[in-house]
Amino acid sequence: MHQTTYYLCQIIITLFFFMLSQFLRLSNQLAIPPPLPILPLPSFSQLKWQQRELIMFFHFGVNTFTNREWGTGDENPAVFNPTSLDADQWVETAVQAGVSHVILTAKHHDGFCLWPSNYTAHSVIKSPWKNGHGDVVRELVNAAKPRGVDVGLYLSPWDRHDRRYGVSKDYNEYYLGQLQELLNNYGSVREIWFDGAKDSDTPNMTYYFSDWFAMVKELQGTINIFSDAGPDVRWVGNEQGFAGTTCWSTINRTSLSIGNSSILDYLNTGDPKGTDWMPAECDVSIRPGWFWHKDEEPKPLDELLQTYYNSVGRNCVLLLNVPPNKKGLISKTDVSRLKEFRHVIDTIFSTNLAKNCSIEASSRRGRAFGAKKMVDSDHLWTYWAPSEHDRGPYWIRLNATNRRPLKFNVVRIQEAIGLGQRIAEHEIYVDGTKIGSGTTIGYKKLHRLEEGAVKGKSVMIKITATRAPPLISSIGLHFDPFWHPDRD
Ligand code: FUL
Repeated sequence: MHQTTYYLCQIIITLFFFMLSQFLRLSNQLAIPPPLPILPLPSFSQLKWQQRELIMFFHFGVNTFTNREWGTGDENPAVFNPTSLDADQWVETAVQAGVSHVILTAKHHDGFCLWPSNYTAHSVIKSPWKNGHGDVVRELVNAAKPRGVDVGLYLSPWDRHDRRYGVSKDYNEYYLGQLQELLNNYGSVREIWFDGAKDSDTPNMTYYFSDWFAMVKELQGTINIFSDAGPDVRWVGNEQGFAGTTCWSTINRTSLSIGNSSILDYLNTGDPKGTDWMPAECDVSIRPGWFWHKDEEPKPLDELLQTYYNSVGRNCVLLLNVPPNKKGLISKTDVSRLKEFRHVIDTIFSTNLAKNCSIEASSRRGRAFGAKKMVDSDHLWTYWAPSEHDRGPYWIRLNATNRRPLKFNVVRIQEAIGLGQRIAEHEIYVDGTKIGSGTTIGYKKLHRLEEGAVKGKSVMIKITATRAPPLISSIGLHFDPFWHPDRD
C-alpha cells in the first residue's frame, strides 16, 4: 500500500474509534427520563397546599362575644367589639408555629360579616368596633402579606340571619355577590371553605355549587376549594382531626355530595380506584370549641402531637383552629402551647438517622433514581425508582455504618406524589424482625412504633402492594422523646 494511503487509513480508523467512544460516552451520560405518572395527579395548587402540612384556622365573630358555637342569627352587631384586635399578633403566632397559610371565618352560620359587605347591614358596619369602619378581612390580609403568609376564607353557606335564606335564587345571588366581594377585593386567596353544616329545622335550600365553584376559579386561579365534595380539597369526615390509617388522596367525586353523613368513612380513607385527586384536610380546634370561650383551655401537648401524627402523618394537611379571644388577640395560653407544639415537631424531625446509613434498594431505574435520593433534602421531585424489570416485592434497606445500633421510634416514608399515589401496603423490619406494617403512604406516612423505641443495625421497608411501581422521595428514622406508648 502506498504510504500516504496507509497513513490516511490510520487517521480515519483512529477518528472513527474516537467518535465512537465519544458517542458511547455521551449516550451513557444521557439521563433516563422519569417513569410515567399514574393518574390522577395533583394540580399545582394542591401540591403546594400539601407541602404546607399545617394551616391555621381563625374562628372569630359574634360567637366570640356571646359565648356560643352556633349563633342564632339574631345577634345585635353591637356585641362585636374587640377591644384591641391585632391581626399582626395572629399572623405572628402562626409564623412562630411554622404556618404559612391562615383561614378566617369571614362569615359563620350566624350570618355576621367580618368585612363591610355591600349586600347586608349585618356586619362590622353596624359594630362599635372602629366606629363601624373596621374590616377584619382587610386587617388579616394586611398583616399576612408582608410576612409571606397566605390567606384563605370561610364563607358559611348556611346563614341563619339573612331573610333570603330558603329562597334559592335570591340567596344564591346574595352568596355569589359576597364571594365576588371577597375574591375580588382582597388580593390572592388560597383556599375557600364551603362548610356543609346546618341544623335539621333550617329551610330547604338548593346551593348552586356549580355556579359557586366556576365563579371561584374564575376569580382566583390558584385557589383550592374545600368542601365535603372538594373539588380540590375534601373534608376528612370528622372534626377531631384524624384521617384513616389508610388514606388515599384519590376519590371518586361523583360519589360525593355536601352535607351527606353516609360518606364519612369514604371521605376518611379515599379510594385507590378514585379518578379524582382530592386530598383530605383534617380540621380540629386547639380548644374544645371552635370559638373562644373564657372557660376553655388549649388541649394538652400530647394530644396535639398525636393529632399531628394522625393527620400529617397520614397523608393529610392539619387545619388547626386557634380562636382569637374577645380582645381580638390569640390568648397567651394558646400562643405558648403552639410554641411547644412547633418545638416538639422540630425536635423530632430535625435529626434523621437514615442520613448516616448506607442505603440499598431492590433495584434502581438508573443513576438519577438511586436509593440516595431518599435522604436528600428534596421531598418531592428527587426520588428512588425501581428498575422497570423489578416486579416486587420492592425493598429498601438502611444499614448503620458504625457499630452503634440505630435507636428510633418513628419511621417516616414519603412518596413522590407528583407522579401519583402508588403504594397500597408496606412492612417494616428491624434486623429481620417485622416491627410494623401499614397500607397507604402518600405525601407523608409517620409510623409511631407501638413498642416504643427500637434498636437495630438494619431497617428494611418492604413494599408489598402498589398501583404502579413505587417512587419514594424521602425516608426518615427519628427519635420522638415525647412518645411513651406504655403511658396510654
Ligand atoms: C362546622 C361548623 O358547624 C363549625 O361551627 C365549625 O365552623 C367547623 C369548622 O365546621 O361544620
